[in-house]
Amino acid sequence: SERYNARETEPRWQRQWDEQAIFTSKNDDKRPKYYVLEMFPYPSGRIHIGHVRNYTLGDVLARFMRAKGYNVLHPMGWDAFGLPAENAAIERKVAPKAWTYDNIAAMKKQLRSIGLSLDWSREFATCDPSYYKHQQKMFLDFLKKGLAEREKRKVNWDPVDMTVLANEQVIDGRGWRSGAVVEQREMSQWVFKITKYSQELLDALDTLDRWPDKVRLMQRNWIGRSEGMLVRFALDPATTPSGETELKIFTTRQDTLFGAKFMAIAADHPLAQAAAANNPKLAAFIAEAKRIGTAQEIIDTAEKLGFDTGIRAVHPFDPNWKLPVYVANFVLMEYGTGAIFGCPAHDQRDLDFVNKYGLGNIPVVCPEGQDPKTFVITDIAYDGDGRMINSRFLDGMTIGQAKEEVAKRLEGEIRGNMPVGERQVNFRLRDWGISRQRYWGCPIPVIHCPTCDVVPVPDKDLPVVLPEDVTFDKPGNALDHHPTWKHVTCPQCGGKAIRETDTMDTFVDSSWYFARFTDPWNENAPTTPDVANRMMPVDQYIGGVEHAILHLLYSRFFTRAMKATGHIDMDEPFAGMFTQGMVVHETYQKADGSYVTPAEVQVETGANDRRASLISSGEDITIGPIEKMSKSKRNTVDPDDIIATYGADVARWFMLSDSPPDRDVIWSDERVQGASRFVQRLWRLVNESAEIAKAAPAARPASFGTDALALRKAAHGALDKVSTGIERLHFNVCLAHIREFANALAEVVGREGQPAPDVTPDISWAVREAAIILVQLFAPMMPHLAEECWRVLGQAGLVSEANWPQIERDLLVEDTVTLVVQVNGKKRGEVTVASGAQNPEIEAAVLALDTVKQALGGKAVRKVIIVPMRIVNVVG
Ligand code: ANZ
Ligand code: ZN
Repeated sequence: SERYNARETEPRWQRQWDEQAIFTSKNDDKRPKYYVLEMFPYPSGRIHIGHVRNYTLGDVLARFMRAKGYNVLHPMGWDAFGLPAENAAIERKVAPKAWTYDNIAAMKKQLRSIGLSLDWSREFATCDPSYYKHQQKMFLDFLKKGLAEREKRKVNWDPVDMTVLANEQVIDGRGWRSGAVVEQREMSQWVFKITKYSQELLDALDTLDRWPDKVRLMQRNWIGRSEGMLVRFALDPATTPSGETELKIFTTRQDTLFGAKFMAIAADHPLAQAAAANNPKLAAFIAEAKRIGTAQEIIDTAEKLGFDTGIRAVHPFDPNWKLPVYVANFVLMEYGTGAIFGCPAHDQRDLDFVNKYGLGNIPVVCPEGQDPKTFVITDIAYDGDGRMINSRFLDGMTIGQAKEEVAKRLEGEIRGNMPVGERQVNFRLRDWGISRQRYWGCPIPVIHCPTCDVVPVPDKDLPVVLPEDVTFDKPGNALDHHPTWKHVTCPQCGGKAIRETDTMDTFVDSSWYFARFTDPWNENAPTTPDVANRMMPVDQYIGGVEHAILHLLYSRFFTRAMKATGHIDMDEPFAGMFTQGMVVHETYQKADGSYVTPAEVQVETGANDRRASLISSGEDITIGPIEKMSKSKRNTVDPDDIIATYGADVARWFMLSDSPPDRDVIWSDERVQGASRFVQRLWRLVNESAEIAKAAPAARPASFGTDALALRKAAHGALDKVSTGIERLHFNVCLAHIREFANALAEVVGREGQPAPDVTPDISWAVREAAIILVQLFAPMMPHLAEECWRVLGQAGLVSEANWPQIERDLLVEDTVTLVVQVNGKKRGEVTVASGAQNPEIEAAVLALDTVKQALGGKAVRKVIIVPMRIVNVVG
């Protein structure tokens, strides 16, 4: 047979699948549904190799489940709003819309060349007005339900360009275009009330048993539930600005109250403002702290700095004990109450702080087995278990007992009609700020009227469509600069009003697209609830771990909010979640440190080393570490090149073969060539098998000889293992089983150039069966080759539409155990039995052995002693 030519076959099969529309799924299909979804791509312009891996993983599962008889939903769309389109507009003077849709067209062509079993009839882009119209409707629904609200939030403000910046536009604290030092400004922003669901989002993680543990843990930490207390500290009036009487703090360690050394408040805490009123030095400290901001990473890394306000707080258990109140850069206004009491002995940040300012520390928890008299803290805080010391009425208690005792006492102590302390549960999770001061996003459908305040855009006026005649010659939001777009009449009073020019965070777009795929044709509503309820949840979602927190959490919130507003009737959108690894590659550097691409480099593998040189000049190249493929390191490979050279099937096979799908895979040209050789090998093997199969009797032979039986066992064994392997997404293991099975078939079929084996009817029948099973097993991974082979084997229709082969269970070789056989304590041989074999069965097998009969010499058996899994002793 001729060489397999992927360049010819692949486009041909892709056309045929298309023409027959075999991958479109119908909503009235009565078979059980299976929804496979890979995270939809951002239309950056080109598919990268990570996409190929992501979509191949999903495609194997989709094709397999289709063969198993499911109504498979496997759609594709585009996460199409975002900043890069605006940057392209600025840099290349192309309109964001044109840029985006051109990219979509180019990437769609690339995706098609991979041979994915996608239902393109459901395709949409999130920038289609027919999509974002429904998003605007849901925003208004959420608003009515109190799930969307306005709130003052800090934003990055560029004082030179006079505009708000996205986080990625702030580089080292400066505006990306102006270079000006960026300030934090408070502005009214729209938020989604995700915190209403904090506890629920946390609890439901326990039900997501088909999610990776690490993803659930990341979500748990992000939600960040802590149990603690609010405690009201009285302020010493002599030291305190008028109007201020107390300081409320949040603590999770009320047990350590007797170890308190100071109080600290955030720079933007109202008490700090009050104290700074006649203290210029403090005012300067606060201004500087605010300028730097209090992002978590700054707090974690920056030096702990504070400024004594002069205010003194009174210890809740001792009116004579006064604590200094500092403004400190490590206290966040957004968490708890924006104020803490510091216990340096048991909190590292507090210890660093007191060591800097010479405030000392008092240990109040002593580890078990330590002598309290010699237990001191110097540089390392102790946050472990132990017994209370130096704590008056708490001494001797465990931490838990002390927490309880303090809680009871503070709850019982009343000051000004209110208890001094109350128990509180706090979450780290903040409400989701969705306002973005950007053009290329979904417009927020409200109008600001000087008389009526915020007025929702009436349903009949949806969608609020983005204007296309925008310019990017000025910094900031092009919507805001548009001469007419924002000027409207108020829908309520008919007066002059202004449209909201903020657009939604693009995470909103991706928080419900999976539900829209269930009925993207519905023009009147975001979903058709009974269809969405039938097709959702997504049975298997696949994507990068970089989305493990925000995208998945927002989608989980959105599904609940859609339930509250009647668009779907479930809580969790993704029943199964899988996070795939990255595609990584060596890096190559010239002597001057500049990076060169793999295509420009020739690598020679010696006995003990690998050396690289530049193909064009022969100059030496340093082989650098293996890293994630990135433009800056130039260690990328272009999927188009790979497909043009080797074909999509080879690229797919390589992606699946080398490592488990959740681990990184190292791109290697040698391995890709190996995959390419395997394709040719399978092609020859199937052609040779087809020759032998021609002689096969139509009817199944009544009995099979040893060789035929062995081949049948290999075929059904592989079928069994590959089926369960695909279900578990252990694709690399499946591929190993397929290779092993191909070898078994090749043994029987013989090699090219060798005389044809002696073919009996049972052999030719078994070869045909095996070849058909083999082709079906690799069809999900290499669908084009499989279609071509399917034809060679004379099978009707498309393998992409064939039912998964039936396993004959009695051909599955059982697991066995081998036991040592002794007669009167002396070894006389071994016996192999099925691993589940019962004692009478084992006894019979042992007594049937010739060696045992000989050793007994005709004597009667008195007893058989079986040591499970190990020894059988026959006593004669
Ligand atoms: C006293 C104390 C003693 C604390 C001790 C810890 C250890 P989680 O678990 O994250 O909720 N804290 C409270 N509000 C804060 C804010 N706005 N900015 C920075 N830190 C804040 O952490 C709760 C603890 O973080 C609280 O318990 C408080 O310090 C601090 F040995 O109170 B603790
Ligand atoms: Zn009005």
